[in-house]
Amino acid sequence: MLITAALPYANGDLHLGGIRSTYLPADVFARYCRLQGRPVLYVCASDEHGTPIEVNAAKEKMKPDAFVKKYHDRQEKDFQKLGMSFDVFHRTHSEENHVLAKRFYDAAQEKGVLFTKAVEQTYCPKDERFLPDRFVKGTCPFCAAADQYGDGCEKCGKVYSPADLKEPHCALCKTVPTKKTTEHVFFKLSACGPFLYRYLSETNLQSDVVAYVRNWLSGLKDWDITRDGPYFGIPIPGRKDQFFYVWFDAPIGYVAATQAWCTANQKDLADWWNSKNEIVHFIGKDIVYHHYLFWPAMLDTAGFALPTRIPTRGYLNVEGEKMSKSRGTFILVKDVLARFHPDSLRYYLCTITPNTTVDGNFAWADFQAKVNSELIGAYGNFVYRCLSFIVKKGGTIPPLGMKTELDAAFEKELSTFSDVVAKDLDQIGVKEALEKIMAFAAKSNKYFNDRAPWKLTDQSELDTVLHLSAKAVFALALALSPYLPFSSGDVFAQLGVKPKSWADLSPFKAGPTLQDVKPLFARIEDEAVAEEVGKMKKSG
Ligand code: B3M
Ligand code: ZN
Repeated sequence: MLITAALPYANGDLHLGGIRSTYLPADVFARYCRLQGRPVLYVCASDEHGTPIEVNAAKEKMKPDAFVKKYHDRQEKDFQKLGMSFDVFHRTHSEENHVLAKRFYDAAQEKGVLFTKAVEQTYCPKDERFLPDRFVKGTCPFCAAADQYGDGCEKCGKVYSPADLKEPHCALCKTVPTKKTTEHVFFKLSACGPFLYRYLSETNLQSDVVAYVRNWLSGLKDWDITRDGPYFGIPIPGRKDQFFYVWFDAPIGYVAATQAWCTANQKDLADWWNSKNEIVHFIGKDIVYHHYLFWPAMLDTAGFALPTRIPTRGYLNVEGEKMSKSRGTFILVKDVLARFHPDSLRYYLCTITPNTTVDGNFAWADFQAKVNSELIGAYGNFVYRCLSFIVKKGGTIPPLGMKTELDAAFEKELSTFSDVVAKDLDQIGVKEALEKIMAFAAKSNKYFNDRAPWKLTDQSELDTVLHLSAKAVFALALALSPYLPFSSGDVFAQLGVKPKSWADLSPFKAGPTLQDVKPLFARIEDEAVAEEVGKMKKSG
């Protein structure tokens, strides 16, 4: 199971949108698959080339390579704090990626899918340079959305080239660009229609996405993979002052990251990147075109195994609106983690991320309500009530005693609970599975209340209730461990039990003395939420 998450641009600090759409679902799935005992490699890397990086590096008065290194390191820290279990977090500005980009290029040339053509490029007479992609802005030629970049429209999702933009202007100096002729290398995507049609039909890809990607097949345009220097990217072999377009080498970064891991662990790339494995790319819906069309075509041309699944999630709104820096709704991971438990953020984002491309909404009040009433109210409180009660009774988990009908029914449910959850997780239904886990947490709570161990006088009966409740604590922490790795670790430590694998409740036994039992989470107070909301208003 080779799992990748879309490569974040090394262009700023991580925000919640990418976490929700990509890194978190991928991490939950990777952790779940590892628990299932499958060999898993979860790879990611910084996406370090292209014009947005150059533009922002210039703003910070830094050289692009120093700039990308800085954000690579910062993002890596944020990812760690959030519990992302990457096996490798590599970089596209790496040796491996340069070598592999050349390999993909050479293969494409050999297969005859590349051709050159003279093209008119937008050129700024004032800055005396070509204006690739983000260096030019204007109106989308497809949907007429204003203020779009030269490489694609954020409104309608179409991809085009800078020369197609209506009412173009230079992003650096606002001058209306002229055109200058240069020769570019193109990838003959128009010839890949039959292959892509087959790929989309025969692979088990996300159906709501395939439905609209099919519509693009009849209008496949050849793809310009060339950018004229100056450009921060990988030089095209044999072409003077020309570079691969960032979207050519970016997905190759998945392979480069896998290669880097393989080298460090004395493995062959082919051990992982092969057609016997599942290759699963987690992405956001803004990059569907690149992953469902360009990338399979590139892989196929170069003789690499194709992705078997491409889970695709929607955008994240904040307080009902598109995230925006100027409105203060562009929430950074590090700011949330400075104040709140990483598992509370992981929990909340999973509850708003169904297995489709619908957009989610982050609202502070909803975050507080879900954390307080579900994560703490249903789960955390049950764990704490149960374990602290056992501490009061001497601190060791008692053996099973006499069972009533209620106990037997609960025990039965406990034994099948993780199979129910696994059905959803196998389909990458992260939110759907979480709901089933939380439903079981509510049931466990109810069982504990109904059996009211504080009222029981019969020792054998009491033993059974405490044993089964503590076992439910273990089962819940185990099922939640892909979601809540930090607090599940705390529960295992309190129980003194080391989990082995998914659904395996056998490590749980009567006997161990509970360790250092305390609440898992602190409630989110009204003042904290009011302050966060206030911050948005201030910058808005
Ligand atoms: N760097 C990020 C994005 O457009 C872009 C993804 C690359 S994945 C190969 O969301
Ligand atoms: Zn558009």
